[in-house]
Amino acid sequence: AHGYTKYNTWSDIESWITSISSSNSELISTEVIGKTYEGRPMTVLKIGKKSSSTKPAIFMDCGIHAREWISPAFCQWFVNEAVSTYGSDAQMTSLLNQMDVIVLPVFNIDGYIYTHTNDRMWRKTRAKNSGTSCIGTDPNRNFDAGWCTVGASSNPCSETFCGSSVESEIEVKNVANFIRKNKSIIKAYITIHSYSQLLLFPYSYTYELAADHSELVSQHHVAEGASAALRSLYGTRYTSGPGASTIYLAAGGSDDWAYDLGVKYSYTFELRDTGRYGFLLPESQIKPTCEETMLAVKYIAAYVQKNL
Ligand code: 0X9
Ligand code: ZN
Ligand code: ZN
Repeated sequence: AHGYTKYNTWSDIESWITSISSSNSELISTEVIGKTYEGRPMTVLKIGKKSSSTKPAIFMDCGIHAREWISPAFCQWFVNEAVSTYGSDAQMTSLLNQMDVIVLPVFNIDGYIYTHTNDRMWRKTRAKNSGTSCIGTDPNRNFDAGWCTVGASSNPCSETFCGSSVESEIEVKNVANFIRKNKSIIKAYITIHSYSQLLLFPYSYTYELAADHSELVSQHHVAEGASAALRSLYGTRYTSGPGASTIYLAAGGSDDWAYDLGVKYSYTFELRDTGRYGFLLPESQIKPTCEETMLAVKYIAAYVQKNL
């Protein structure tokens, strides 16, 4: 059965998507943005008060990497928190009145299932590669952002295989097509990973920084404010900064791609912890991790909303 303080299977998440959207039809609508390599529908939940005019939106995805289980747990937590605090929490109410938050709870569904059934440490997609028995591409090396130039591998057997071409992965193509199609309304892109307790912004494919000085200042400002908000709850320390200098140079990531498309506020979270448990974060840490991360995401959302 589904729960917010456990790591749910894909089948439990699938039923949860149906039930939470049907019991909150005033606030949630769903859209299938395409199918995975193995044929599963990729459903986004659009959360917000229905409006006759088109609303600006924040796009958030979880589970790009299969083994980072705390990430889909956060997207589920976020959706529940949004619908259950709408009308009582002033910030959430104002946010969902003015904007929509579009949530993709699990990006790499095939990989996520594989981590439950075969290999807990699987990272990539499950697509076949030609000329080798090695399976999968790193979806976060497959976006059109300095593709395969640095911090990525052209070897299909590598954990950071960039794929046979840009957007070769159907899951990446589906998300990129959806964001391109909704480019004019998407004001922020948030992608949730684990682990390391970092809040990263572009670029990761180059040491260059945002072209515009005021934009760079606001990227820093937002990341620092969000990290401080997160820390205020349980003292969890996050490091924030541009991806390349904060973790490593790595091309083909979704954050850099969204930013270069014109989504000015583009952030990658690396949730708890710093390595004690790593990807195997105990279920007892789901609640505190999600509670503190909510504060950071709400900080970013408030900033974006204020600067529409
Ligand atoms: O390497 C990644 O894709 C991310 N770290 S993880 O441990 N979750 O794999 C960091 C992504 C930072 N952004 C880009 N490289 N564009
Ligand atoms: Zn990741
Ligand atoms: Zn300055």
